[in-house]
Amino acid sequence: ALQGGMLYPRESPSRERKSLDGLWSFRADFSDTRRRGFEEQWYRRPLRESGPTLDMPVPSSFNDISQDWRLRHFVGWVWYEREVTLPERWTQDLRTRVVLRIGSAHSYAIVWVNGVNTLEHEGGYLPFEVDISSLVQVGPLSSHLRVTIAINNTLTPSTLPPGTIRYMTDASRYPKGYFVQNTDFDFFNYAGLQRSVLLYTTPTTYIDDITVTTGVQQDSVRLTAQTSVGPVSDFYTLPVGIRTVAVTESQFLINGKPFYFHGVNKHEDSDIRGKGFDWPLLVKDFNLLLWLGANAFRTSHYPYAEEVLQMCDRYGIVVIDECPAVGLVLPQHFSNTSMNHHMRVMEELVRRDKNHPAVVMWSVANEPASSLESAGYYFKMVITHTKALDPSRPVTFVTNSNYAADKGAPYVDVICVNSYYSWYHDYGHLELIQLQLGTQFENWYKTYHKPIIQSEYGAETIVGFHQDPPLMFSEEYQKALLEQYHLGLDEKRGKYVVGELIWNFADFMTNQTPQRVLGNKKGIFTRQRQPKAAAFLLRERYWKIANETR
Ligand code: BDP
Repeated sequence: ALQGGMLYPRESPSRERKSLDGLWSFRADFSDTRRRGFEEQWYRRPLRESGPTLDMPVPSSFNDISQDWRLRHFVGWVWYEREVTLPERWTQDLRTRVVLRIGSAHSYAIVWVNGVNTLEHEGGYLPFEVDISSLVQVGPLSSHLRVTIAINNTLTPSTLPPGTIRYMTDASRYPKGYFVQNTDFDFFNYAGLQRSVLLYTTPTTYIDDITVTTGVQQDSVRLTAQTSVGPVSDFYTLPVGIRTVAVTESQFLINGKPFYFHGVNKHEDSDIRGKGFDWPLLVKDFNLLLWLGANAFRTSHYPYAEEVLQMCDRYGIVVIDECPAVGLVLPQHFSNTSMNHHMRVMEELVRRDKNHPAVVMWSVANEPASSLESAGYYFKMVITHTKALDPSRPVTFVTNSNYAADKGAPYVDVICVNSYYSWYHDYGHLELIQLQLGTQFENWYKTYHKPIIQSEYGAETIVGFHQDPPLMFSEEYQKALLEQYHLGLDEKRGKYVVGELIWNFADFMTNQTPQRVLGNKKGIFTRQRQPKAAAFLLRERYWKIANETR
């Protein structure tokens, strides 16, 4: 298991923070091997002395910042560097502990401080940190610091999400050594320092972790906070929310009352910044969620920035917290190596998010090939492990397998099922949705006797395309498809169907393929967060459901 906690860095009477956000020096290693930076040891001297560098904003994905298309779909090592001056009290006072914390680096990162290798981390979307006190407290005039971070965005069969590097060997069509990154998920593999980087201090004896558990009995509330490390003069303020979560054969209970998820699936995605964290975007998204009357979302298909979950706690938006296991479609994705990494990622996710009351369920994967024999053992292990890490929350994964063939479904607490009737199947035939959806629900329920969430449904829609009677890709078709789904959902709502999450909150970027027009357009909002017609339909529905269940 993991050593130590991963508390969100907060200021307090005993703790200071120093943001490293802003402009960093940046260089992508375009050499054939992508290893020139290591061969020439770019971390030994300021990066700008290694050759031409770019200004790169942090946080942001690097892909859509420059005018260079080679950088947009670059695969390999990129180098970031930032110099910073520390206050003397951080470097001279040996009772101060100085920590470097990186909100996320997708997907493999190596960190040097003043040229000294201090830390490596595998996996994007989750934070990591290192105590650098001994590097900065080295005598007088040591307040100057150079932080170098090399990040590799390559996805392999054992990363999460997995991917494959394919070498193209046909010399008549490809230059020597040509390769492409293949993936089996439907969003652009944005990379870089996409979340905040910062330095913070604690006393040398410090609060390392806090675990809050709460309970409700009749009219009284129980709160237990467990901290690691004994009596110290360290202060840390953790906002706390009190609620219970439980699952029965047919219900999802929050505070003992049946809860119906009516909300969205999201992505961290926007123009220019890609997956880069951005406050204006985040607050706009929450205003749109409130406008919609949504009460929940799923962090499809990876953990979101910590600030997002803090907003959910404050606004009372319920979260299904998903790990980056998307595109597990090949037998090799269920190997022991993959499983061990997957468990490790769940440890990091639970460690980071366990104290958020908004989080009511963990999702360990999206649309894996769960009908494969090896997937049964794999999900049994990953789900059991997650339950051991956090006995207080239900665990699921999101399936699109056949109900009878799904080897992972026996281990989940809630069945989350995706379906695209009248879109990927029987396209254009809206009249089939109700029948097919009804059959889907009945089959899953009679097999497993577990509550069901319709965790995705939707239609590709180009804003401004109009067609009546509705045709695919028009705003009218998206509306009509949603209406048919809603009729089918209403048949089972209150029985054993406990939620519906639209795919997707907003249009988002994907790989270039003939099936995608500048990305996935199943948003009810555009990528710029303007409503399509379906947003108004959904808004009416969500407020109606909210008022009924109040
Ligand atoms: C589902 C995936 C989601 C895709 C969506 C789609 O879970 O990531 O974006 O389909 O095709 O299968 O729009």
